[in-house]
Amino acid sequence: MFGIRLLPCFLLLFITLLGCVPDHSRQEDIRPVTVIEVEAENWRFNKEIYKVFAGKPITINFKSVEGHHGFGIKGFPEYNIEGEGSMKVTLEPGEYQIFCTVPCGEGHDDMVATLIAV
Ligand SMILES: [Cu+2]
Repeated sequence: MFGIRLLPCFLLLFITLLGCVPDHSRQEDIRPVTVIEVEAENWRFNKEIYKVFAGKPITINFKSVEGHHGFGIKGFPEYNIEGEGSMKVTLEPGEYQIFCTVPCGEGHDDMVATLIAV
């Protein structure tokens, strides 16, 4: 009897705790970093959102783990890695589109991700 009365309280507590678990699919929950590891496969990048610090040199390490792909930032033709490599970029605050710079096949146009500088 006592246990059944308490059940709704435990359920409420459980639901409240669930709400506190960070959901990393939300961009506000991603912490900015100074080094990003980008891996490309057919036909996607390993993350949908990468978040970095604005105004600081950021190291981008890129690798094609399946197929042959490239890394580019829309609007910055000077930033391009093909296949595998590293580069440093410094970005103003904002959202940038990452795309594949190598015509890699049927899913090429789907190879986009978001780079956020904060
Ligand atoms: Cu491609």
